[in-house]
Amino acid sequence: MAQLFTRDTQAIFWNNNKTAIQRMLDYDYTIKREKPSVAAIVAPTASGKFEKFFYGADEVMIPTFKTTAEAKAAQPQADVLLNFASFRTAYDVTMEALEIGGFQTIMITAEGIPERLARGMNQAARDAGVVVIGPATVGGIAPGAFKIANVGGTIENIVNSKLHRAGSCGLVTRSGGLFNELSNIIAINADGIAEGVAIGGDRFVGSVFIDNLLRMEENPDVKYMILLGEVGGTEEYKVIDAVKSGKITKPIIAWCIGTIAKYYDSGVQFGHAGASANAERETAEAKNKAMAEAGIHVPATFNDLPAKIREVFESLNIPAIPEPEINIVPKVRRSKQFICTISDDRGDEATYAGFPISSVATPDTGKGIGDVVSLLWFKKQYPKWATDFIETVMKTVADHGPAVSGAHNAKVTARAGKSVVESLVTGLLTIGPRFGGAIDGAAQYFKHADDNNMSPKEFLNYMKGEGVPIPGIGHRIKSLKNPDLRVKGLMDYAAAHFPATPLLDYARTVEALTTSKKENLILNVDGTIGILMVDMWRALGYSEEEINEFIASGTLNAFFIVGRSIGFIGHILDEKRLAMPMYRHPMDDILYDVPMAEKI
Ligand code: Q5B
Repeated sequence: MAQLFTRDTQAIFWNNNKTAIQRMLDYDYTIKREKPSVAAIVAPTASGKFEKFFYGADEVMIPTFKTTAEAKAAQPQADVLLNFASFRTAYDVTMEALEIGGFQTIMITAEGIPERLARGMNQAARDAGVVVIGPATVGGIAPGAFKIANVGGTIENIVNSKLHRAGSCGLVTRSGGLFNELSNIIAINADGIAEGVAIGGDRFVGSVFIDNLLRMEENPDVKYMILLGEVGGTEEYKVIDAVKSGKITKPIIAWCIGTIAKYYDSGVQFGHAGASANAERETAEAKNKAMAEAGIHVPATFNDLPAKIREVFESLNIPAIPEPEINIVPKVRRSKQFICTISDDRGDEATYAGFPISSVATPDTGKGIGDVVSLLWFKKQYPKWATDFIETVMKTVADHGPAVSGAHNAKVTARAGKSVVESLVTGLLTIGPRFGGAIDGAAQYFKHADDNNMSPKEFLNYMKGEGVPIPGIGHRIKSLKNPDLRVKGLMDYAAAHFPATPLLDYARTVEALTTSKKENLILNVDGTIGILMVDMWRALGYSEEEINEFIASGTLNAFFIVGRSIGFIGHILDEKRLAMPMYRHPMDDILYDVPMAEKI
């Protein structure tokens, strides 16, 4: 792997760190990336399914997941994990990601992971061929391609430091703060950086100087390298060995921070956990000397570093890099209140899930209401057998006479002089667990029973325990002797067109048991619809989780609501046409049992 990141690199961001993620997307917008660099967010406690972020003046939705495994399954192309977990969790998050696999790079920001754990974690990553950046780091950047979280600071600073496009320096530092400082110095004295990594300040970090410099040696965009080390540790000696053995041939400019330590009587611990010399060769002084002796360009002091960079850069005669056009992130942005993912009315012609209305509305398109439902409710183009089934359902439930709860209510309301919409609403409000609205419940309970391999008897006992009549079973007037021909019609359609009907087959074994107790406890129209919809979705390739979501959100009852609205409106118009007077229920049809109220 010569390049750590490309313009196609996408990350999974562990922890919903909105500011850092927004900075990544602002960077993406600035450099005109084609797709956002964050593909998913792992937020174990989040209740939503996505987070909104600005992309320029617009907004994009990044999906959120409760676990890394779910995020990776949904976004398998995302091969960078940005582990922003706390120092208490960061180890577990990294180890789990290594177990899941598919990550090329894991960046760990937490500082202070116990050293024993950090060593094990770093070794496990190394064994798995995964590059770890950190712990205790701001990360890294491939300018013009991919930037980790907060590295480079504000977008203004990034552009000023020429981090918006690739230069020719490979930069490796320990410190994140000095990484930004160096980026700026390199932009002023040379042409910016091609790739940069802050390896992290803890004593035990994943990828060390030599790992990054060897990769940069292979990267043709990197023409020379800068190493900013610090007092403590011996990692710089590995670089010296690589230079001496000819493994690294590109020019290196290097400086070890901490030369001030010699002016103190005792050893000095600098800010980072690893920044303390335990032996003479770990001092900044000794390391700077050894690097200079190996032919590395070492300035006399840190203050001389900019001049050294200019000198080496100019000696390489690198052609000037053309400045690319960039987007300017707007200063004022307004978050949108509503989101619409099903239709769009902004163009000349409104679209249903991307299809212009005319492409589904006119008869010559061959599309029906089932196609419109599949586009607007499910954002998918269902095959004809499925759209025809949806239409069959809606046509089947359009009406069942004036006596049913909803039609009765609609008629009474219309006769009270109310409008079509008011009368319709009163009818619709009767749809529920007993009347017409048992479809979701039937799908939910029968699916649960089948998923858990319950025998019909076990299912009946289970429902007794739940204390509810089995949704989808029973009818006021239909029975074995007076079968519901609508149910037969739906079952016949499924037998002829569905690839398989496993849940219906199971439901019929339950029906055999319930009708043996009472002959009106048939699988009713609600139950048949709910169960066959599950069979349809399974055949269409939906996951069990997606089907459960449809059920939980009330999607199935919606088929009855739409279909029966046709009938209710018919009854309302009928009342109006007949100019029927206000309805009053006959008193002889009411049992009056009104005792005198007691005094309290
Ligand atoms: N028992 C539908 O009840 C109805 C049982 C049961 C176990 C059951 C009842 C029920 C579930 C809800 C459901 C959709 C209220 C129906 C529709 C659209 C429609 C309407 C139309 C249209 C009917 C008598 C005995 C009792 C009960 C037992 C009853 N149901 N046991 N599971 N599901 N079903 N709704 O006949 O021992 O005597 O105490 O709630 O699926 O709405 O055309 O009218 O298109 O408009 O009045 O088709 O089944 O019986 O409630 O007096 O109970 O049977 O425990 O036992 P019934 P109930 P016990 S389709």
